[in-house]
Amino acid sequence: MKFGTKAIHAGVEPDPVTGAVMTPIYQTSTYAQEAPGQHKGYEYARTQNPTRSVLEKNLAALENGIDAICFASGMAAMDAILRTLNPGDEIISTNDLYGGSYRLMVRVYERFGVKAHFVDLGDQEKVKKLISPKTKLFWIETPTNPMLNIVDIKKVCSMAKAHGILTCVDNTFASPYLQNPLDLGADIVVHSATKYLGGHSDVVLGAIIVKDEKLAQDLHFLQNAMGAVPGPHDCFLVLRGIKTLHIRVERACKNAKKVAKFLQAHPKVSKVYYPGLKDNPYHELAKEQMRGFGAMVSFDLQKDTFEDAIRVLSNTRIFTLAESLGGVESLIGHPATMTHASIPREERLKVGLTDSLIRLSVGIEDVEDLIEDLEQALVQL
Ligand code: P1T
Repeated sequence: MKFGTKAIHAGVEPDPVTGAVMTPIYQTSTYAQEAPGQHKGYEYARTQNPTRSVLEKNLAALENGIDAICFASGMAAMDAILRTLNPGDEIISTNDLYGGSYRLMVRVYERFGVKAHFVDLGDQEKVKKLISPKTKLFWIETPTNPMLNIVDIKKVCSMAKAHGILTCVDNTFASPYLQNPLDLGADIVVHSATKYLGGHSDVVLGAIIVKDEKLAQDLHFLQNAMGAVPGPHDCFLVLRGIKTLHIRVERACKNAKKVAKFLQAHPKVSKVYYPGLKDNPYHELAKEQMRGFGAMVSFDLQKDTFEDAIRVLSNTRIFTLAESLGGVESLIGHPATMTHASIPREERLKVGLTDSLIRLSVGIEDVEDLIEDLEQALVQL
């Protein structure tokens, strides 16, 4: 089955009782049992919920995995993965990544004796030096948030495999429509479904997809034991969002490429970060491992000042100043004070995340209007 057909149909059957074509929202906390221990496979809604099960089947199909495990947010999903580690274990992670992911590893897990190293995963020599018997997990985010660097999934996963280390790819920025990390050798894929999967900025949800039965069991155990499960209505919203994932992402990518080209030619812009641009250092790698270049674009201003960035951010009319991404509407953000404020400034500057860096989540509006909006904001500098 091809992607669009899977997005709409995988795991989804008409309701056996009523024939309802759309998956019902099973808004229940518990299920009647005929006798103690005799039930229809559903005991308690933290453990199993039919709406959630359909979403999990659908997501497993989209990522070519065997199972998916859903959580109340992307961070809760990441938390579950990190809970498979033990005190003394170490993580090697992308050095450019979502501020919240950095915060969870450094501010929470370090207290429990799990240490994370942040490094350019493209620098094999540096990575090799960090690998030790303590290394248990590679945390790969690609494209990275917010610099849009691309990590070679195949290369990193084969290096990890040679050392018996587990690999996890945060596939949020690409979405399964553009990239399937399990096919490239990763063990685990994680998503903030809040973004492209949901697609309408109306739900917060996280998902893990795996291809190994034992890992799936361990993560389902943690899902139930920890209890950070998504509600059935949220599962329904993500399921509905996924039905148009392919056409939304297709259009958003087209728009993003035009926006990136416009910014690249603009005299007030010094640098554009978008893997779809031919002169981007990751262009060829992105072409190899992705089926499109995504719809996130970051850029820096000629005058690299906080004041100029604030002026642009305050003057767009269609691009809404907000955190998050992946919705139908275009958003503009300032990583230094918003999504990446939890990363120390000196760490941010090391990866090029300056005080004037601006991040766009390009939506599916008419691209002429988006470009006109950016032009009128930039002209005010
Ligand atoms: O927000 P939540 O659903 O908990 O997902 C966290 C998360 C995980 N991974 C990546 C790559 C992310 O970008 C995020 C959330 N990011 C934003 C809110 C943002 O604006 O970048």
